[in-house]
Amino acid sequence: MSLTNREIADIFARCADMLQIRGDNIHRVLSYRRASETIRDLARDLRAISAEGGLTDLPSIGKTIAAKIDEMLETGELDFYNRLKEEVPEGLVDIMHINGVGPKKAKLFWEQLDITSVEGLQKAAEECKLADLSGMGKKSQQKILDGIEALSRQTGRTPIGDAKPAAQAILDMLMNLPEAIEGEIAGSIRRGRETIGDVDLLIASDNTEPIMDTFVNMENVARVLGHGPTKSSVELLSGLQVDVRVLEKARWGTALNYFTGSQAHNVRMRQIALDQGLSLNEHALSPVDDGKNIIEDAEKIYCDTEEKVYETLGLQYVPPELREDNGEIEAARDKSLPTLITRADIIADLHMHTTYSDGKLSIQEMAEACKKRGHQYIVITDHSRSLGIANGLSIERLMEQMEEIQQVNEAMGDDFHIFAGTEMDIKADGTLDYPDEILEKLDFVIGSLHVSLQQKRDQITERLLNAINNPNVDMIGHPSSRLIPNREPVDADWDAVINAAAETNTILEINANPMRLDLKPELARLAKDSGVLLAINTDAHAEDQLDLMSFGITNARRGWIEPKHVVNTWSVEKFRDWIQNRG
Ligand code: DGT
Ligand code: CA
Ligand code: CA
Ligand code: ZN
Repeated sequence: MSLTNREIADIFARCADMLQIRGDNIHRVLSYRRASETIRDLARDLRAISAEGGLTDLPSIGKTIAAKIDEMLETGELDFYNRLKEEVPEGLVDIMHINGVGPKKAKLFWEQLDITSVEGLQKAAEECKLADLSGMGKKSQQKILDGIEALSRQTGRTPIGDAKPAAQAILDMLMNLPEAIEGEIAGSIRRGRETIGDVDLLIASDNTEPIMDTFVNMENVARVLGHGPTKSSVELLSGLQVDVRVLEKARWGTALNYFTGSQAHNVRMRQIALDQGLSLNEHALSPVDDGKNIIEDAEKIYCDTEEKVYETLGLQYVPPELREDNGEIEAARDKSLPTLITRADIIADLHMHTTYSDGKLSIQEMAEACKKRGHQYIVITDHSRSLGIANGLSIERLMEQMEEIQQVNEAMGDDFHIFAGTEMDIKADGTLDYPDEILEKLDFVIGSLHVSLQQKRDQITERLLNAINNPNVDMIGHPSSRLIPNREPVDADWDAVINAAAETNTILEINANPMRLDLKPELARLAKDSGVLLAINTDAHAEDQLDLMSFGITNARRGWIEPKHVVNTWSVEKFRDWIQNRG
């Protein structure tokens, strides 16, 4: 029986949890957790990579993990995992993920009360058996009951498109208080992850009480999970959990760095500090002796900015989007971090819809909305004829639209240009939705997958390659066609797609809509490294969606993308020259 990438990733994640409950070294725990994440994000089948002997070339996969992958590919099982299960009951993994539990308490309940399932834990809490355990009490027992209830209502992680505006609104409200000196969203939102477990807010202040009181009394709070001077947590009506931490400004840098994470980045940072005789935590850098114990009377180094933390450790400042221990520590040491793309570098948008298909605005309204946002040129790309549900354009209507674009161009003046394009369907049989003689008339052609997304890898790959290899197709839109959080990406041979895009000079899109973020960062980084051109576009169907560009920028930054890799940083002259001459 053969295991899929996903199943292997799940087994490693459970191994990490069980090792953590057992109390193993954090490095060992993280090696399994990071291997799990690498495999989950992988574009290719592990079986193929293993056959080429390439497993240990993957990030976070060493010889030990590679051997375990091979074992699972060959036998469908992992002896290490089976033996761990004999030692650590599997139900403890579910218990440790309850809000307010964690690995240490899971172990405590197991050892003291022989609890090995969520049901067992709930029963014990209801019978008031947890309150007497060391480090527990009535309050923490109730918190666990609340956590179990939350678990049953839980729908998983929240897309960043929902979590970030919610977090920003709360932060803005708290920053309006006179006591608040500085504030920032930390955690996975600051790093720009596509989904968010909980929101982490950080505020600098010398007077925490008014801030915490305001926070727990917000209108949209469903329940207060904690209310203290330095940390408070609430669950919003939406189900989203928000943690707020308040601290004095003098420690802002170390605190922001710690609570931004990722955990893996923090572990590396602490090791670098230790190598320099310093212990790094959220409060300060403290000198340690040879036994790595903090020297009590030695002077601590306080950092009021994150820049100072990195500088003290001899590192280049690492942008939050790179803090995943994916090579950024090494690059920061060598002072060779990329100069990541910013919103200010983008002066065009190459993918948007109007009332001709399923958009809300006319061509002229769209152009004006884009000009208002600082763009110098755009491409109008409505849906093609076979996409009936999106009101796709017949050839006649496409020709009409080209004429209207001409007219609007005259009305818009010299400092703005509208190119005529299409978002053409790559049909289920791999053929394209308009004939070449029509495509030749357009300035810019996007090929996208919208139908038959469940096809097997060979078919999907062939469809993408058909589009890429057509010289009239300039860009592939939202290449994996995933929808966050529910629709899986198509199964394609991404190496083949990226190589073909590089060879034919075809752009791969980074779709900025937070439901898409497609290409995802790992693939964008691979594409960039293979010399593929990228474009970050909103795919807007309405005016407010033009503001989703920032999510695409964040996603690109997570893929180490620089302005030079992105077409819509080019001047209109360079762009026009490229579409006319790319051949
Ligand atoms: P999330 O909430 O699952 O989307 O991901 P994060 O990264 O926001 O994680 P969260 O909310 O548990 O913690 C926020 C940050 O605090 C995290 O990125 C790093 C830091 N942190 C939390 N717990 C630990 C820990 O046990 N060890 C270390 N090194 N850092 C931690
Ligand atoms: Ca978080
Ligand atoms: Ca948190
Ligand atoms: Zn589309």
